[in-house]
Amino acid sequence: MKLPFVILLTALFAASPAAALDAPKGPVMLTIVGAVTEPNRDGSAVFDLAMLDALNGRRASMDTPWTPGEVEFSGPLLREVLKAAGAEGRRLLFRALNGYSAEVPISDALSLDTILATRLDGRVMTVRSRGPSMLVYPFDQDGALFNEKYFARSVWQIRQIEVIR
Ligand SMILES: Nc1nc2c(c(=O)[nH]1)N[C@H]1C(S)=C(S)[C@@H](COP(=O)(O)O)O[C@H]1N2
Ligand SMILES: [Mo]
Repeated sequence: MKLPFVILLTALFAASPAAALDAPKGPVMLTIVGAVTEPNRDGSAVFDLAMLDALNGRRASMDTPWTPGEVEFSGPLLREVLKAAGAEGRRLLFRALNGYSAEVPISDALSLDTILATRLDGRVMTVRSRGPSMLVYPFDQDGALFNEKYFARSVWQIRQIEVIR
């Protein structure tokens, strides 16, 4: 009688609302495609602002090459977004609204406090202000990140992240 019990437990966990990614109630501002185990729409993981706000995040003030003086970015940690989507891969391909794309190793999410910034100086980032989200490296924590390698990965106007195994 062991196998049916295991199947029952598996079914219970699969049906548990806590394990699944909620459906967005507001406009979708981020889509994670590819290797995700918690899809909530057509095999992808989609997020609205409230869903991103609910994740563990970070707020940090820093200088960037793109902003005048110090600005404050805030948003969920990239690793928390990937966890919510059940991302299982080694590489991330960020695609922006303007056609720009950049590949980011998943280690940048796991070993750095990279955030998917949704707010700049407390205001929701619109497409005009590099939103709806931007990958922000912790330039305030480590000055060694302040170079072209990480600037090129600092994708703004993010449309989609593809998780590649
Ligand atoms: N959406 C988007 N993000 C982007 C880019 C872009 O063109 N579009 N350029 C990248 C590159 S290559 C660099 S070096 C930095 C700075 O770009 P800039 O010199 O054009 O300001 O932003 C990065 N993020
Ligand atoms: Mo660049």
